[in-house]
Parts: sequence; structure tokens; C-alpha cells
Amino acid sequence: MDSLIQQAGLDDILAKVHNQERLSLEDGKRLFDCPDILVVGYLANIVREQKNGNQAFFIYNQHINYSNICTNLCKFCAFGKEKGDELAYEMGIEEIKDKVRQRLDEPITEIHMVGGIHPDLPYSYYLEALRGIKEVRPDVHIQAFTCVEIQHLADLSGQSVGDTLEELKEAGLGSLPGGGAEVFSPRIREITCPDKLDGEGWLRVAQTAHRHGLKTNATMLYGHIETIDERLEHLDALRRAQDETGGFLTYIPLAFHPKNTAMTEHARTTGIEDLKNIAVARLMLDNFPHIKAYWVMIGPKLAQVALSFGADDMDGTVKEELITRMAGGESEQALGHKTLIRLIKEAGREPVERDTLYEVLARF
Ligand code: V47
Repeated sequence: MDSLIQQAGLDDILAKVHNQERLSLEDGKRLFDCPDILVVGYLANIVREQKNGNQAFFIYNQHINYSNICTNLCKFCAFGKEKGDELAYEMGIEEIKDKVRQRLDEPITEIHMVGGIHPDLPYSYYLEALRGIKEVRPDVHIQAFTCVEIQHLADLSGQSVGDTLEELKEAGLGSLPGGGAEVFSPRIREITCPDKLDGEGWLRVAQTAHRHGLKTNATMLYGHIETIDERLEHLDALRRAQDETGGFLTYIPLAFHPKNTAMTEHARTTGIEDLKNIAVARLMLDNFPHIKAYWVMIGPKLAQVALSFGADDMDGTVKEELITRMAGGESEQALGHKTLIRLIKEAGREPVERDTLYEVLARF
């Protein structure tokens, strides 16, 4: 491999990786430009093993998308619908509680709950949703509301983001998922999601959450109109934010699914592109403990391969995730515990069931 790395002209990056030195944006560009995915993957795998050894994490989780009604209507999204649209829906608090009740016999440790930016659900709805889930399943960790939703809730409540987070925490919020980050570039946001909280706003909410003791995740939606430079600027902004507040747990690159969106002219991402986004992220985000290969978006088979290209986490059992499905995602709706363990074992990794905060629950 060393000679392949030399041939690719990346031996200085290999040295930096061994010495755990920070890579520059220029290094990142060379990695994205490198045509040999095995070289990039090999480098990413060194960092992956420095940070997480042979472990590959998964979680027993349940997704609840409480409503798809959204005022942002981002061009890349097939999930969000205008109020009154025939596909629009919103769950009542009892319906959310029923969803949780229906799966009480499964050893779920996390509920992942996100939705659109709803025009008229009151602030109390969100507090009641959290309290309702906790009533039915008191021990579950609720990872809910993207930074975009949190800003919306703060606006609704008339309080600061910090005070709103404190109130949500009190009602049962455990951490924030990584959605809504898209690509921070103002150029891309102007074209694809002009009405959404901007990149600076997203980072500000995430860092406020960290300062209030809440861990958060981060994502980037790639594979549409973004340039390599814009991807790297996004990663750099996350890396700088993490240097300051340190509360990011996991980075999840999200592969764009064009079906049913206002951007159907784009082709689906390829396997190489998916692996490269995982690998380069692992190399650039030296201060992020984990990189997730979200099987719902890239398929379980490629997520399995990604465990050798920088990823150390496969997400979890999921079930009923609508954001990818509405945009043409073809992965199965849920993966069983046994399937996840088999995928990880066959990748030569040690399956580790974790909770949301990466406490180890079981090794297989
Ligand atoms: O914010 C929307 C993205 C996100 C599409 O934190 C799309 O562990 C692809 O953030 N094609 C929601 N992506 C999902 C998300 C997530 C998923 C799993 C785990 C975690 C975590 C976070 O999905 C949205 C948006 O960025 N998205 N439309 C689409 N057509």
C-alpha cells in the first residue's frame, strides 16, 4: 500500500496521519481528487482504528417523523409538504405515544424524532411530545429536533435558544440529531433552501446545545450542486466549531436522493462517491470521535464496506424513516439486530451495541 500511496503522491498525508497532525483544506482537496479509493480508504482506516480500534457501533433505535408539514420546502427534500397537501400529515401526541407503545417489547434505547418546520403547531406540542414519550418509555434517550427545529422552537417560545434547550431538556430531550446542516455555503443555501436557518445559525444552535450539556450530531448533504471546496469548507466549519465546544459526537455524510424532489435532474450518488465522502470526512474531522455510515441512505451493503473506509458506526435498527424513503430510498425499512451484527462481523469488525452517547451496552 505504501507504494500506491507514493504513486498517488499522498505520502506526506500518510506521515501526517501517522503523526496525528491536522490535515489542511488543500490536503482534503487532494484526497477528494485522488482516483484511487483504496488509497483514500486506507488512510481513513488508520484514523478510524486510532480512534475506535476494531469496534463498529450500532444502536437499537426507533425513528419517529412527527410531521412532514414544512414552511421551508427545500428543493432537495421530498419529505416536506405544504399544509393542505394531500400527502401532508401530523401526528397527535397520542399517536406519537402509540408509536412508542407499539414497540415496547423491543429493547429500543433511543428514539430519534424530527419533523418539518410546522407553521402552526404550538411550542407546547413539542414539550408534550417529549413528555409523552418519556411517560410511555421512561428510560429511553430522546434524540430529537435538528438545530433548525430548535431555532424554530426558540422563536415560538419567545426565549433564547439556551433557555429553550433547558426547557426541552427538562421535558426529556437527551441530545440533538445532525440534520438541517445541508451544506453551509450561502451559495448553496440560496439556491436550495433560501428560507432555512443559515449555516452560521445552525452552528450557533449546535454550539449553544454543547454549552448547555447536550451532545449533538452533524451532517452534510452531498451529491447535488456542491463543489469539492464547498464540502471542505463545511467540514472545516464543523472542525472549528468542535475545537471550541467539543459537543459533536458523530458526523454523518448524507447521500442525496433526488426522486420526488425539485432537483430530479441529478443522478443518485455512486458507491465510490459515498465511500470517499466517508473517508475524507474521517481524515479531516480529526476532532470528531465517530463517523457514521447511515445504511438507510447508502444501503446496508455499502455501509458494511464503509466500516473499512473510515466509518465506525452503522446507526441502528431505525424502522419507519420517511425522509429517505420519500426521496426514492430503496433500503429496507428496518434492519434486525441479528442482521446488523452479521454485517459488522463479516466486515471483520467487532459489533458493539451502544447507547446514544456511545456507552457500550453489549459486545458480540
Ligand atoms: O436534514 C433531506 C437530509 C436530513 C434528502 O444525527 C436528504 O444520527 C438525502 O439528518 N436525500 C435528515 N438526504 C436525516 C438526518 C439524520 C439521519 C440519520 C441519522 C442522523 C443522526 C441524522 O436528511 C435532513 C436533510 O439534510 N435530506 N432530503 C434527500 N432527498
